[in-house]
Amino acid sequence: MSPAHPDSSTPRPTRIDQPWGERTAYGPGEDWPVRVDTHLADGVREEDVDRWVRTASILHSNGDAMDMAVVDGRIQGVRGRAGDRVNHGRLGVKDLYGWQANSSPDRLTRPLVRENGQLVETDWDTAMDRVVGRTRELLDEQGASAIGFYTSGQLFAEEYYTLGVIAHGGIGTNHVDGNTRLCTATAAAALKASFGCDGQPGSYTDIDHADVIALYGHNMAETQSVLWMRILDRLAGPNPPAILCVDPRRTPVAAHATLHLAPLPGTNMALMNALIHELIESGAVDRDYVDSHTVGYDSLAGQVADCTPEWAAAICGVPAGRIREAARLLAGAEKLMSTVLQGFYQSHQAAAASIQVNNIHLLRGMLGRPGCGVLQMNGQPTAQNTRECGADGDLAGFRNWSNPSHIDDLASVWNVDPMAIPHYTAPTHAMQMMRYVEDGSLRLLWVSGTNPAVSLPELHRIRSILSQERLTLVVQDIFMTETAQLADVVLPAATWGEKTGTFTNVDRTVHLSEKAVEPPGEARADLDIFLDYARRLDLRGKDGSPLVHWHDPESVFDAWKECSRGRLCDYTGLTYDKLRGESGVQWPCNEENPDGTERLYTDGRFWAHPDVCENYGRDLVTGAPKNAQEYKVFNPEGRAMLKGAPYLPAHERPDEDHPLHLITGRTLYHFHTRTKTGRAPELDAAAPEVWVEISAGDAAAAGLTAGDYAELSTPRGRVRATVRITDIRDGVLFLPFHYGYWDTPTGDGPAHDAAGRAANELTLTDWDPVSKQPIFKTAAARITRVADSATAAEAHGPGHRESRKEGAR
Ligand SMILES: Nc1nc2c(c(=O)[nH]1)N[C@H]1C(S)=C(S)[C@@H](COP(=O)(O)OP(=O)(O)OC[C@H]3O[C@@H](n4cnc5c(=O)[nH]c(N)nc54)[C@H](O)[C@@H]3O)O[C@H]1N2
Ligand SMILES: Nc1nc2c(c(=O)[nH]1)N[C@H]1C(S)=C(S)[C@@H](COP(=O)(O)OP(=O)(O)OC[C@H]3O[C@@H](n4cnc5c(=O)[nH]c(N)nc54)[C@H](O)[C@@H]3O)O[C@H]1N2
Ligand SMILES: [Mo]
Repeated sequence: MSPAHPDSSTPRPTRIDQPWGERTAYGPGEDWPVRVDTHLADGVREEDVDRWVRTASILHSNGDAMDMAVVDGRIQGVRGRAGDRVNHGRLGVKDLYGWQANSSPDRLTRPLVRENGQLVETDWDTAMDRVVGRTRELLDEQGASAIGFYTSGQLFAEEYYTLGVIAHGGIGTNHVDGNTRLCTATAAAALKASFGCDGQPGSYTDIDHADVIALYGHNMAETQSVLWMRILDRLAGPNPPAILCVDPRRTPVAAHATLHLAPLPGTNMALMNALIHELIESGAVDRDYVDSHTVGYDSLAGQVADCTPEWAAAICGVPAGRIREAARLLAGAEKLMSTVLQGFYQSHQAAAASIQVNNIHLLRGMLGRPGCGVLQMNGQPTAQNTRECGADGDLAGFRNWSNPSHIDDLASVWNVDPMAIPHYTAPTHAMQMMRYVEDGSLRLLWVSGTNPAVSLPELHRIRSILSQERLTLVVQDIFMTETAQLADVVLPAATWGEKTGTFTNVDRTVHLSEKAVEPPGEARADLDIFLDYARRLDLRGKDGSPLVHWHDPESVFDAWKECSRGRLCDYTGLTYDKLRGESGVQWPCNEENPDGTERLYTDGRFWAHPDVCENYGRDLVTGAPKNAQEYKVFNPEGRAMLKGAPYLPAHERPDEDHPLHLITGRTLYHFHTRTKTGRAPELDAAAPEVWVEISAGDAAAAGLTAGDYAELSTPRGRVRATVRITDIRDGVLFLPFHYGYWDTPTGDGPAHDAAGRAANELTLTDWDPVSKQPIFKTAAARITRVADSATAAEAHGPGHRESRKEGAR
């Protein structure tokens, strides 16, 4: 990723070439200057715009506020909102160009049902009757556990809340999860483990104050590019912060770092234990803070006692001196800010390693003050809402499934019997749901806003699970995805810009996104589809009144506010009108905090008392849940919790057959399975085909040169990709996971026995014991040359498009 440097003879650079735009430098404690980014369709001028409609970005979790330009009933561009606390007007490249996908000619516009093996168009009544009929049959024959819901981190809070009430309170199934399991399950697990409850302690404004910023497994420059602009602007100003980057690749973050540590994939825990060892040895621990606000210090100190930098160096492949340097940076920080993302969450020992970042902040007493934030980042735009509204393996309002008084409380909010809400065991996680489908106990799976046939690990297995005859697969999407092609019923959804709702970003800022244009054809808002389902099933509360007693986004929002009352994520002080103000607002927002809350835990008091905490924790090695009694003994007063764990080697490590580490991840220009960004011409052209990153040394050893066409293989499958030689550390391959099959000749997967192009052909069925997040970033692979660069262009593997597809209109 090296943006071109324009000279006077080249045309005006687009933001594709200058993804972070011009610098607006600022110093510590100053306000981040405003810079308004706009992009309008060719030929459209600002004065042509009929209306600007309020929203926030939908292609990552940063929550950049913007307005959509509406011209003749169509979205024709976007403009950042100058007055919003999150972005001060800036937008990233995906947001500047990605909206074009909304009007792509191949949007789903009518429901489809499978007849004699083929998907055929039908009307809504027929499609919904089929779903409702099958639901009733299964409830009668097998009970609620035959039914599962697998949703997204890309719908709105109102939609998740409604789905959660239907599934948990109405149908009574424990099989409800989101693709947030693949995304931020570890963030939630780490926050619960350390602070007792989900919810980010920090704020983006911590960047304005910090003197050291540490990014753990987070390529912020490409994945939260506006947040990165904020850091770049600090780096361009007086007294810039020092940057620590922990990533096996030399990412754009690493290129700007004061110190870049490149551990071998899967070894984060060894590195973290050594850093904590050094902090303790060097006397950098804030004893007052630790003594008055935490529990668990002695056990953590014992855990890391032998974890010297020399010990970690041998495991991580990072020189001991560099580990010491990093520890000195952390020990010397006066205002330390940290972010954590997929390089930790999707790697081996995900939760255990992410928790160590919280530990560093607790040990150093750096929490709840300007500049001292920890952000266990989210990825998807609305992942926070999936978690707080209870549309994943959590219960609404961060309630604890194993605390009977929380269940009673939720039952009274929902007007149902407590026994109607499943809480006999931990909620079923997505990978376990797939296992139940494989076994045949789960017979109806309703997938909304996610594309598991590309995004789950070990795709050969996932395709076979989702194509089972005995499974009724309902897919609610906006395009005919690889997953939709396997469905029995396809429900066409309206999306961002075509429906109204709220969503919450990483630093708890809530934004309202309003309907700007009509959805195409008969597509319906996800909320309307869920409401229709509840109505047709005639779900009722215990007094016989309708369980789902709301009818539009604002009435759901009111119901959700009541459910959040008195919880950490208290929304009761918010209204749609308030969200139409200058800026988004951070929860908790209630009577006490009418303008929202910048930072949590400013008084060193946590949401961790045994009566209020969201869970009782899990063993960091085995994942075994702790019970209430164990928790009360460990943490009777509800302090923050220091928790350690030993480093353990990854389950799959390189060997003779598969000598290289394989990691997967993202590029700046694409979002996930490219259903939107692959249909935006500028973004598609910026990264049209799959590639693999390899170091010069490893390439030479494998006989590869840049541009060659290579095959990667693991025991699960094979993928072909074009070789890029980069500064990735030796011993590691990186493959972007964006490229599936919808725009290849085969459509839904590789032809029989052929190599594919989706990274998840290669990944393994394995997950973190604590968070249950799949491990997408630790595997072993082999790479071989298939063709040289000259013949690669002609090679017709499944990864090479036969023709350029039709672009967005
Ligand atoms: N452009 C773009 N932006 C996005 C998205 C997108 O698809 N495209 N998706 C959004 C979503 S849902 C998410 S979850 C976020 C994800 O955002 P990030 O987590 O920043 O993105 P990734 O590329 O998945 O992984 C980050 C880094 O982890 C490193 N890594 C891999 N293995 C290890 C390891 O074992 N240890 C360490 N320390 N590092 C490792 C990789 O080299 C990579 O640079 O991005 C969000 N923003
Ligand atoms: N190998 C590997 N695999 C990974 C990852 C990795 O780093 N490496 N990252 C993981 C992570 S962090 C994530 S978040 C997942 C993402 O994985 P997915 O969720 O499968 O990816 P998306 O392409 O975002 O799928 C979202 C789907 O929702 C549809 N959609 C968009 N808007 C709407 C709407 O308003 N309503 C409805 N009903 N549908 C809509 C889109 O068309 C698309 O099909 O992938 C995970 N998988
Ligand atoms: Mo994600």
